Amino acid sequence: MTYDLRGKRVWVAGHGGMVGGAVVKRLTCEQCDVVTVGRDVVDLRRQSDVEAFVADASPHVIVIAAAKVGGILANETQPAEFLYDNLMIEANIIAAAHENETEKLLFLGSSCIYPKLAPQPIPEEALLAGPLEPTNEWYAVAKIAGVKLAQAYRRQYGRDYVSAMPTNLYGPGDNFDLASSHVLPALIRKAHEAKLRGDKTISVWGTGSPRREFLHADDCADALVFLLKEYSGENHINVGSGEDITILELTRLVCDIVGFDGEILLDPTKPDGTPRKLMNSNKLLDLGWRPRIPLPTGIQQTYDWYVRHAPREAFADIG
Ligand code: GFB
Repeated sequence: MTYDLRGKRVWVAGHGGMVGGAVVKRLTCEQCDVVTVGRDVVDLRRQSDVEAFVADASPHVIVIAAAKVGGILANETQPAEFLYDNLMIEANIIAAAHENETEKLLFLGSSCIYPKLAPQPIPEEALLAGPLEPTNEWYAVAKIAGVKLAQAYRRQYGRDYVSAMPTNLYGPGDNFDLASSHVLPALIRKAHEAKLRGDKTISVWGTGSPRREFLHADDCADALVFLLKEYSGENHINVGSGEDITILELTRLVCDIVGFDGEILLDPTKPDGTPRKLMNSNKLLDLGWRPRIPLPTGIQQTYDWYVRHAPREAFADIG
């Protein structure tokens, strides 16, 4: 083990999000003290807020799971916030960590940092080897800057700051808003509502042919805690499940689980994004970590959560 979490104060930035929440839950097994703060108290985009909070809380460890995130349409339509918010959040936290001599920091990026046409499965070395996917280049540029900032503090000041690049994540607590969500929660909601309404069809964006790799947020959280303890190095580490699936296959799987047996209609007016995004996670696997939650199990669990938590007004017109 390179780092012992026992007795450490760990600030999980972004604890209210799907991944941050999963990290907080996972850390309960580590005999450490988890610190969180709400966005009503600390706006992570404001340097003065972050500086004051980190100086006061004095965490030994920081996990940066806070970010402005969203699906392909949100990325395409809000380039300013995806770039600005993410740059500010990561720069403020990493600089404050350095200022306060935080011992260990883990920055979360995303598989969209890689070139649109990266070799598959994508190795860590593909970073900056080609042009980005235009629908999410704003988010990708911000996340690449975060990886580089963590590296820069390590190189110049010897800080133990590392970065992990998770693949497309899903799970309970995800965003199910159709305009801003990622594909998996969108499909769960569409299939569920279509079933309740007795619709004959559901609409799926794009051609259905792009391939994506999905990892449950609990598996991701487990990998992140594993990396905190077992990894210290300048290079970022991919975190994936090792399997990808086409969007059409994913839609069929979701429809099966939800129990919607209507027709799937493709909407080619919506963007496909990157044709394929499967990561090579061998570096993480070689360290000894393994994912545990198969995709069908994870989708079923997420669907069950959605049915329990979906706001009633979402179904008001469905009965
Ligand atoms: O999950 P998603 O929005 O993001 O879309 P990306 C994945 C694929 O699913 C795309 C298709 O080809 C979409 O066109 N898709 C089909 C849908 N139906 C739907 C739908 O109803 N909603 C959505 N959202 N997609 C994101 C990046 O890219 O990946 C983010 O934009 C982030 O920055 C994230 O990196 C991990 O996988 O294309």
